Amino acid sequence: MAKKQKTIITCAVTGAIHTPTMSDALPYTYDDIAQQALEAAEAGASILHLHARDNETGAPSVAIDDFAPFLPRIKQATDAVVNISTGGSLTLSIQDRINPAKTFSPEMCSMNMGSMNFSFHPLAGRYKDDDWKFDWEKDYVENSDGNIFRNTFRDIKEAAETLAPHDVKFEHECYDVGHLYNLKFCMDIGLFKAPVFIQFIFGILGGIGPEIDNLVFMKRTADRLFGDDYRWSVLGAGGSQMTLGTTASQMGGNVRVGLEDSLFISRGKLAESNAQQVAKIRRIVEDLGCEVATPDEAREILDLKGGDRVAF
Ligand code: KMH
Ligand code: ZN
Repeated sequence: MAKKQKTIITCAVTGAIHTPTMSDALPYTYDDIAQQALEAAEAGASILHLHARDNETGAPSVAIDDFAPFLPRIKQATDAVVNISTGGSLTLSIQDRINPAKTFSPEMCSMNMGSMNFSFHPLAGRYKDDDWKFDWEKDYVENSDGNIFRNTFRDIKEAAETLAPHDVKFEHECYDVGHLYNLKFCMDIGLFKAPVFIQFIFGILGGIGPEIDNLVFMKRTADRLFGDDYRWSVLGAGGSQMTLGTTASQMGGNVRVGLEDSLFISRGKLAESNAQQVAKIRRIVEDLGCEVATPDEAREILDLKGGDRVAF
């Protein structure tokens, strides 16, 4: 493993799991996504992981027209690295999901390293029929128990080859230990070059659970598979966001927070904003003796192409 550098904080601003009913703080309009992204950068996030949503209903979207209103505003107002999701909405094809990254050529985009059950249907039980703000939400959440979150080897190859001319760095999202072996295989056949950036993900229903033992196991496996050829970060979903992020930063890793992955700031208390979560993890990281990376330091650590080479 490479020696510890400064800690990169990624903020995943809105995602495609949570719905507007679940928190008033979840941004879904173009204005709110832009504003919360900028505040998160101001609070210390050097990478902004972005999804789009329908401006009126908050439904997850991969439409170019739903990214275009906020990407340039973010670029003009911050030098934080923009990372565009290729996970998009759970049910779409790989072609649809990579289209925003193909169009806007960001410095980074996500790459889910396998296919899996990926469900958040238990969240539906927290709301009564009258609670839902928008028509689409209840079905969307309930039906996630029937979804396959898909990235076959063929999908991954297609995404990697389509995006190769864009010199985009992937956030390799690994939800279980097998995904690390998938990544190793893909590197061996030349799809991704070192150093790869791995997001270890814990606590998604369908993936590995949010125990510290699992974090240690994932890291040990990655050390064995990739040696010095990887950088890593941790995303703990829901209640594990801050605890696993803190542990990761003490183990030499980087941290992802944001309302995409958890709506909470502490046990049972909804976060007021993405920036509030960024400020909290920043405070913890710094109190425990680590330094937080600036966007340019994150670019150097991850070997990114630079903010002047994007298409928005
Ligand atoms: N919300 C994360 C657990 C993607 O954007 O490609 C999954 C995610 C997927 O970030
Ligand atoms: Zn995402």
